[in-house]
Amino acid sequence: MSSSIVRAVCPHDCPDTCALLVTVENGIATEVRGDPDHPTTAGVLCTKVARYTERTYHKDRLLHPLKRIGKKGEGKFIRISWDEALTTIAERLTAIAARDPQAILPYSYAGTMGLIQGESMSSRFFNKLGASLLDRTICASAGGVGYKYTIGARIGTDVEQFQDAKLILIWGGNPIASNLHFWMRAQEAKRRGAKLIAIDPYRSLTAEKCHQHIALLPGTDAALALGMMHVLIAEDLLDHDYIARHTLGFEQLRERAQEWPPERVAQVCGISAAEVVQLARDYGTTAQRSEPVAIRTNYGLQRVRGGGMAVRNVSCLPALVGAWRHAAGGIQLSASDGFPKNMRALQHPELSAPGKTPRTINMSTIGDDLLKASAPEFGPKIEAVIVYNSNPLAVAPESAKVAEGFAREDLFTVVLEHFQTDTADYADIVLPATTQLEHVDIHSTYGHLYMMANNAAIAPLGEATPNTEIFRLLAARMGYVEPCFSEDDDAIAATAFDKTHVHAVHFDWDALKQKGWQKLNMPDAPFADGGFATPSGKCEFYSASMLADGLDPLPTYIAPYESVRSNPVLAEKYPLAMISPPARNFLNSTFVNVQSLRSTEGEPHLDMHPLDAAARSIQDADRVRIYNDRGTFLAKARVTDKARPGLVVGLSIWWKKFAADGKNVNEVTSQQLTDMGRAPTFYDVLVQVEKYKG
Ligand SMILES: Nc1nc2c(c(=O)[nH]1)N[C@H]1C(S)=C(S)[C@@H](COP(=O)(O)OP(=O)(O)OC[C@H]3O[C@@H](n4cnc5c(=O)[nH]c(N)nc54)[C@H](O)[C@@H]3O)O[C@H]1N2
Ligand SMILES: Nc1nc2c(c(=O)[nH]1)N[C@H]1C(S)=C(S)[C@@H](COP(=O)(O)OP(=O)(O)OC[C@H]3O[C@@H](n4cnc5c(=O)[nH]c(N)nc54)[C@H](O)[C@@H]3O)O[C@H]1N2
Ligand code: SF4
Ligand SMILES: [Mo]
Repeated sequence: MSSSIVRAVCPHDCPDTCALLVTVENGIATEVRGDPDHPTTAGVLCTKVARYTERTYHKDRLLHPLKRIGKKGEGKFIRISWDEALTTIAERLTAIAARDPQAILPYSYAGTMGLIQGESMSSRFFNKLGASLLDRTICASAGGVGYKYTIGARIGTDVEQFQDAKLILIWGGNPIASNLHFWMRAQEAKRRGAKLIAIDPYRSLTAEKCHQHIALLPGTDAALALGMMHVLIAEDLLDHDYIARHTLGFEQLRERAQEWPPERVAQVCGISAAEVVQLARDYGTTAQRSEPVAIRTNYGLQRVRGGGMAVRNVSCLPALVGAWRHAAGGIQLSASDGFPKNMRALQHPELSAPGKTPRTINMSTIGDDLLKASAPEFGPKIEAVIVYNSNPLAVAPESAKVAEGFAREDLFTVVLEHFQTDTADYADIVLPATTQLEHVDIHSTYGHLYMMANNAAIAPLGEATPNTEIFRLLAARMGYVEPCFSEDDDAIAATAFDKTHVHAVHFDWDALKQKGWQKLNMPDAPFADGGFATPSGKCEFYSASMLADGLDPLPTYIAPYESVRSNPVLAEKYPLAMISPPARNFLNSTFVNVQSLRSTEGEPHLDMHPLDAAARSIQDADRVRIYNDRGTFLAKARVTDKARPGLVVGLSIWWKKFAADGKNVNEVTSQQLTDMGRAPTFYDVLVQVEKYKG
């Protein structure tokens, strides 16, 4: 019997990007553990990935190519050979490309975060083809843009420093579910005497465990940050030296903040003025004592109309109080821009036809775009979609339109997948992809500062094939002869980071494969002495770039599209705000089909406050119908004061086919976009709820 331990990386869309140790016995992966030596993983995995072998060896794994024989969406398929699959796809794409390759759309997101399986051979293929470009906005682009206007790049406080903070604001995140290894650091800070405050409309698992929970209305964070600025300035809880040396536009900010006294903020946010004042005082006075104050801001506050501005405003706060002076102070949104990815080497943009940039389709409006005819302002009607690393039928907003689009008889759809997802049910051809245990990859992260290597632990199951190899095979069928189409995964990985960049000077793929990880070369306190990556080199309270982009150059408040206050007419019909953050045991829509995890989540639920339930004669465990003008879905009511009055919460993202009505929360979400970054507004939704009488 042979047994070995293979170093791997969790591929999922999670900031923690854990280092894994995979035990392989006689060619079978028997256990996946967190690497105890990797500093942020610290030997701990979440419940989901601790079950990775259950997912990999799941009886429903797709193990050979399939061709659809039933109606689109029905899920009836038969096995075909790779040869038939590749020939069919190459013929269809060639015919469409002869008319206009922009009628072909790649649709992908972060099923794997790997740079090789996610962003290399597939991009080369679509660059050469001249396909439409995809604006990958579905998650993080609103806050990313807002943060960059202010700080210059998505660089912030290192997660490994948070344990030394004395005050931590957890702002729009639920790290116990979605950023566990940050939560471990916050717990350590708590043991060392730090105060933790959660800012979240919902009493999440995390909010429950913080010292204080500020339950503001969804989409009002920008106003709360303005209120904090008002109090910090009025009570002079400022770091004048830091402001003078490292910020731009303080005088204009002072004037703007004057417009936001705590009473006004309290009305907008649906909280008390005392909460606003106390939050600002906690933040300002802790900083005045020269103790580190840190903010972990995540995604919850971004998924509304003013999501970009909300993150911008919050990211102004550390500079006002000089929090950046400490390694454990400042703010973390994302660590992405610390990684000098070598996109040219990965994607070979020179393969595109010179001088012709294809049109861009926003993945967040795929529902509308699949239903559009050819038009001068749109370009050609979409005739083919190649989906990989994503499940748009479950995750994209306004799902009825997404389903209508994918159901078009004249649309040719290919889905590369591990499982027969809701999206795969609409495919013409389904291709079986390998999981992280079966292929090589290299990872950057968005929650810590280590470059990570994934070795293949086992041979591919059945006829499963890595994304890269699928696109290599397709490239060959299409007659693409450039040498980059025969580069293997190992060779691509070796070029993934730019070694001439100071952050990656130690990068060496062979060494990385052996060790598993390598920390970037970055200072502990990135902005202690200024050096922001903005045009002025300062933290920009006033942003000329924002003005040039048609935005208010100063922090402001942009009300939600759909809220009782901002849209009273709509609220007469649909008075409840709905949010749908991730369920702890799912990762977006991944793992929903893993029985042990689905059993823990039970069935789709809707949390609602006892007052809202009583007003509708709804009792705990009643089946309820949630609806608005866009659609309707069913869930089981959970009557609980975890949801503040006026708010309902549907933890997500369920596969539609596992719900009694074949639907999920995205039936009611909208395709309206955020103020910045063209991102979706999943948490900017009004609904009505009634007891289901079916
Ligand atoms: N277990 C698990 N982990 C995950 C994921 C998963 O699906 N499951 N998904 C991964 C991905 S792709 C992402 S992007 C992240 C997302 O994870 P987070 O960054 O934690 O973001 P969300 O879960 O969207 O929301 C977090 C909290 O924000 C709250 N919230 C909602 N609206 C607002 C608002 O307007 N203001 C404020 N202040 N709070 C609000 C929600 O109630 C929720 O408790 O997690 C990643 N990790
Ligand atoms: N209502 C609501 N909707 C949301 C959100 C929300 O909070 N509420 N969150 C949004 C956010 S933050 C995000 S990031 C998106 C997530 O949306 P997606 O990125 O689409 O995430 P998943 O639903 O996990 O789907 C990923 C798919 O990729 C597949 N996959 C994994 N690895 C591989 C591989 O190596 N090869 C291939 N071919 N396939 C692979 C998995 O099996 C899985 O089916 O959803 C968004 N939708
Ligand atoms: S999903 Fe996140 S916490 Fe879980 S193993 Fe992966 S990186 Fe770690
Ligand atoms: Mo996300």
